[in-house]
Amino acid sequence: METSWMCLRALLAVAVVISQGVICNGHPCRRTCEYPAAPMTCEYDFVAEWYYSMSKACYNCPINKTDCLRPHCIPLNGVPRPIAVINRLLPGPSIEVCYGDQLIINVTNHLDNNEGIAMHWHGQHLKDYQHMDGAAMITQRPITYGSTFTYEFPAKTGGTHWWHAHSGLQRADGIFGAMIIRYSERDDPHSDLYDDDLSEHTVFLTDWLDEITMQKFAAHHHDNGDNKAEAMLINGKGKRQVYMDGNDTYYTDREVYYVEQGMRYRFRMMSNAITFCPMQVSIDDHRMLVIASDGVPFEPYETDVLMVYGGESFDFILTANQTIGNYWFRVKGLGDCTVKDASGLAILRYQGSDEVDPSKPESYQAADSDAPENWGTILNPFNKEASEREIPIYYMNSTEPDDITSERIDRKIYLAMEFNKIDNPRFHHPDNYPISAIAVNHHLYSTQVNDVSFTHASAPQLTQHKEIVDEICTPETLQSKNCSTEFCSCTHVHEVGLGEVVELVVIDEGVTWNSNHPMHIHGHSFRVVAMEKLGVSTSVEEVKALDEAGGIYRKLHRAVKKDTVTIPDGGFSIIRFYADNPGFWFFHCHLEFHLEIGMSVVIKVGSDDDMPETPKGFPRCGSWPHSYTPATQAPCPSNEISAANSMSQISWRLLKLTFILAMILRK
Ligand SMILES: *[C@@H]1O[C@H](CO)[C@@H](O)[C@H](O)[C@H]1NC(C)=O
Ligand SMILES: *[C@@H]1O[C@H](CO)[C@@H](O)[C@H](O)[C@H]1NC(C)=O
Ligand SMILES: *[C@@H]1O[C@H](CO)[C@@H](O)[C@H](O)[C@H]1NC(C)=O
Ligand SMILES: *[C@@H]1O[C@H](CO)[C@@H](O)[C@H](O)[C@H]1NC(C)=O
Ligand SMILES: *[C@@H]1O[C@H](CO)[C@@H](O)[C@H](O)[C@H]1NC(C)=O
Ligand SMILES: *[C@@H]1O[C@H](CO)[C@@H](O)[C@H](O)[C@H]1NC(C)=O
Ligand SMILES: [Cu+2]
Repeated sequence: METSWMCLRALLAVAVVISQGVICNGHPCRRTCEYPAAPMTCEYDFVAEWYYSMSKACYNCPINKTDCLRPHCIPLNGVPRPIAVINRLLPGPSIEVCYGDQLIINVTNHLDNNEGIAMHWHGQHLKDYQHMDGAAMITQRPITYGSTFTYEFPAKTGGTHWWHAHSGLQRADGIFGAMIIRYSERDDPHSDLYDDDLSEHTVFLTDWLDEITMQKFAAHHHDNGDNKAEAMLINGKGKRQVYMDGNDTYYTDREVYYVEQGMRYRFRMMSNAITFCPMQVSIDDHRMLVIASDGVPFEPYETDVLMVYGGESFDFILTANQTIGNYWFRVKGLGDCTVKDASGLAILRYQGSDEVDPSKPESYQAADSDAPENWGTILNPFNKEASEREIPIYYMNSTEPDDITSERIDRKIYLAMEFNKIDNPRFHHPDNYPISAIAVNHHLYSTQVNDVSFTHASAPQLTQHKEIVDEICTPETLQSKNCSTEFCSCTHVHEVGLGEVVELVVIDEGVTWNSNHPMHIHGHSFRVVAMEKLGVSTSVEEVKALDEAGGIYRKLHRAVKKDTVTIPDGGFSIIRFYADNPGFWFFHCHLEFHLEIGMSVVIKVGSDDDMPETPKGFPRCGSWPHSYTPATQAPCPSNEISAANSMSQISWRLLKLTFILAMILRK
């Protein structure tokens, strides 16, 4: 127990690792990946709970820094608040496996508010394992309180990914973690560019609220509460709330990334952005050699600054070739994150340097070599036209060979996103408080796709699509309505044939404000073939006309492959994918509030006959809105694995199994 405890903390605090002269191997599946592959079965036990940051488990943290490392202490940025967590960790346990391993992840729901939960393996295509996608009410019924659901699938989408709850607002309250599927050196086209690929160089980014997310959601959507993040967390850490002991002030610790001079390290970074918060990442006196996004490699591109949008991941190589010392690892929140200066800092610390903050100011100073005006390049710029300095992500050259998406398209779908001033009955009432009668600063502009707010059907689409046919709307069924004047909400599905090459022309009309929507697809990766900001605003008609006149250049050779892409405001991104994975796949804005109120569609790939059979015993929902017969059919029959574990048993299993910790001596 004691050894495990030390090692568990060691995983979270590199300082401890180094001072003890050991490194921790963590889960047995976290290993160097061999060629040829020697697949393992990798089991994880996830227990979801409501919990609290700076809880009693933290004792005298941060005045006593050792106390901050105690088990179950989640210091965050020092601000106490309710949090939703897996295994009393934030971020939750990292899943780090090798390509081809078999994953078995038990998710037990102990959320005290009895909310259902579903866990999404963001980036995994899950071909032949569609029921494991974890999109609540699309691929599965949420896991009910007290029960356990086992996700089981092979790790077949390699690279840097992550997992998060795809139910309620839980992702914004802390249910997320890294999911890294490594390749053997031989299968990684970039393995000769770096020396080390370490777990501790994971960079999990999230904007963060000082309160429970539903508090902000309700205040914003039902009154004029703001929707701005208060803070930024890097690997769950930050420095925000001051603690006093006598006249001395104390803060929680920032994340520290240790490097050795002369070495080249692979960093793996992902953004869980909750709010409209593009993150501008830079490292003082260092450049980033960016080599992959959303798990798929591209030709290395060296940049000073990298913008990361919610749902995206990036891999970059950092060459530790500067003077031994401390350097700021800066994550500046743009967009709505500027309002409350939700920015974060971590420290890049060379071994052999003092454990002190970098000497440069925390904020950029005009004369700094690191100040924005001195930047050379910005990769993946935020709502900017391409220029010598601003390099759109689709300029990258994929290392993946061209595929059928560069040869033909079978179907083209236009999707226009906007904040619409419409009487959405969820937040307005046509008689009592119509949007027209409410002061502008209390308006709720609804985030919609093609003027429709997505709502879930009464049963999951994948398991029960035949029972919910009446609830589905398609572009054809919507034709009877004028959704630009009338509020439209339904289970918005676009059907595509199995084996078709689909082109999505995704447009951000950009009339309401200068925002930005990172769009994420489930079950596939797409090629990003075009991306352009046309002006302050645009329309489907304008983009169509431009395209017909030959005014849109498509990069069809070695187009970058991703699963999340930003859509420039007043512009468009064009993506193409090969629809070879039958199922119901969510395509949605990855910002939490936008998704929650319906900025999404489902892409149904294949006909009913192409759909995978629902596994035996898979949890279902009864069709009760149509025919509820209490005696024979419970709304959601529970045929899931029972979870009659006490908390202490779970904690013990968690320590024993999730972290079977091997300590190995470091030279
Ligand atoms: C996950 O649940 C299965 C089925 O109950 C069980 O056999 C297995 O031991 C569990 N795994 C872990 C890691 O707890
Ligand atoms: C700080 O906390 C640790 C346990 O977390 C304890 O061993 C140590 O005595 C504490 N230090 C002080 C000065 O109280
Ligand atoms: C705290 O600061 C005040 C004002 O400067 C001073 O009077 C007091 O002695 C200090 N207390 C301690 C414990 O240093
Ligand atoms: C350090 O490495 C970077 C590559 O990240 C390179 O551009 C730069 O020239 C190197 N600097 C020195 C001083 O070698
Ligand atoms: C991509 O490849 C083209 C053609 O070889 C080249 O002109 C361009 O500079 C490359 N782009 C990047 C970002 O490397
Ligand atoms: C919908 O209504 C708007 C406003 O009245 C009108 O401009 C538009 O042409 C209508 N669209 C359709 C498809 O009827
Ligand atoms: Cu959005």
